[in-house]
Amino acid sequence: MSNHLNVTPNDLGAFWMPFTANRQFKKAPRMFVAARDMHYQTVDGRQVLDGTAGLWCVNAGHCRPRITEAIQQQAAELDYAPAFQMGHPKAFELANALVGVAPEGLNHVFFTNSGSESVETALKVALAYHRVKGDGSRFRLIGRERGYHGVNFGGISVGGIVSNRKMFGTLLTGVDHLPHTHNLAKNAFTRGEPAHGAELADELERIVTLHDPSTIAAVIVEPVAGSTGVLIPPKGYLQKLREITRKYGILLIFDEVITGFGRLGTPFAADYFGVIPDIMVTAKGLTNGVIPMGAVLVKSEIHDAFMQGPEHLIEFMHGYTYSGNPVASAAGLATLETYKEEGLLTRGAEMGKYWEDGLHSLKGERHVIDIRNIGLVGAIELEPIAGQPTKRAFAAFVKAFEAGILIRTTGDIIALSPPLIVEKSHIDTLVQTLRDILKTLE
Ligand code: PXG
Repeated sequence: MSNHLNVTPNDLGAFWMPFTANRQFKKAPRMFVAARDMHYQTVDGRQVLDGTAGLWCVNAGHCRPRITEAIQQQAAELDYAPAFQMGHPKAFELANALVGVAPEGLNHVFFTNSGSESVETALKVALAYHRVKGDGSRFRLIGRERGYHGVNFGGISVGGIVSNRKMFGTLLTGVDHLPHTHNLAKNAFTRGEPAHGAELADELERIVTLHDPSTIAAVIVEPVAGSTGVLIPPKGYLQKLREITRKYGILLIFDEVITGFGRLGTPFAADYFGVIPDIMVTAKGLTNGVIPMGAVLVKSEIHDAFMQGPEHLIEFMHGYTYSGNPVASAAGLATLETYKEEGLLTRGAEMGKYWEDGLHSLKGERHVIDIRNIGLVGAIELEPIAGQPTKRAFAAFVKAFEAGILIRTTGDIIALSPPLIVEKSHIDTLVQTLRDILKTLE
């Protein structure tokens, strides 16, 4: 790794940082300047073990040569091709490769540049699908409390995070929400899927009855809610959602931005739970986080419904300048090859037990009110400091960084999602460092 000790920005003011406590950060910046495999290197030359795969995206580990080389080569060969009415081979190759690893029946791919854009795309596909089928009265979208579907208007409308919604006006109309499934009283310290709560899916029946099925276009959920603190679906819950949506002709959208590409030890959460959605939203791990890219996969039935009318007309009035960008496509192809070559899309199944045992060994440490895990995801929920929510977990985050591990916190929940190349020794380090930190928390 090269030495970047002298690389320090001289003014932190201009960059308005996303989802960051800007003033706090700029008083004591935490900067990475390099990365390799499981580790980051800080501006002052320290190694930090990546317990979060960046932001849940660097599934193959950092700076993997095959991906780097693919990007370099593509940028030198064909930097950009117009995304509308023109094509280039790599986008088609990547779409085929994606369909190859995706759950059965998700056969067509629409490219975007982020999870948020994938969500907007999925919602628009759902609404337009019903309309092209002559069923345009289906305009309602159903999300879920504590759901995170990115930050654009559609996504925050179906999302269920109050702080992400309350500043932004009326949002989309015609949206309703399922209850979330988090239940510490019944399910605390569950390993894998919790036993209690499948009946919460029946709330969909209530919502459907309230609005009438003929008005509902789609239900969107994260199979495992990531951002709001790793909320694992109760046993049987997703299967029930599938049954109810099918019964009423409602599309089921899985937002697999976090759960996609091996996070649960299967290629997608749909594989893990044996529930295939009609539309699947992806991003993050698609390109190992290296180049922004998202993809929405849809069933043939949905795609084919649009392929009608005069052939010279555009079938779906949607797309981005960078949909299927050549460099992003090259990164995606190299990423999928890396996953395949190293068996990373199923590695979480091999490592999952060790991961689970390591995390649950923290039961009994101070402030810990729940530990939960699935695949290579885990969460440690802390008792909030009375009257000061988020403060305790944020202190853990800062201490962890100082101690050489990168974790994420949301509310008073510590979320962990290491790159899928994680070894047992890394898990030991993460767990031991967390144990030490938990002992010191106020
Ligand atoms: N859907 C889901 C399920 C997500 O987790 C998005 C959509 C939006 O993706 P983009 O690429 O537009 O950010 C996400 C993003 C965290 C964290 O620490 C989670 C996300 C992003 C940043 C941080 O929990 N998820």
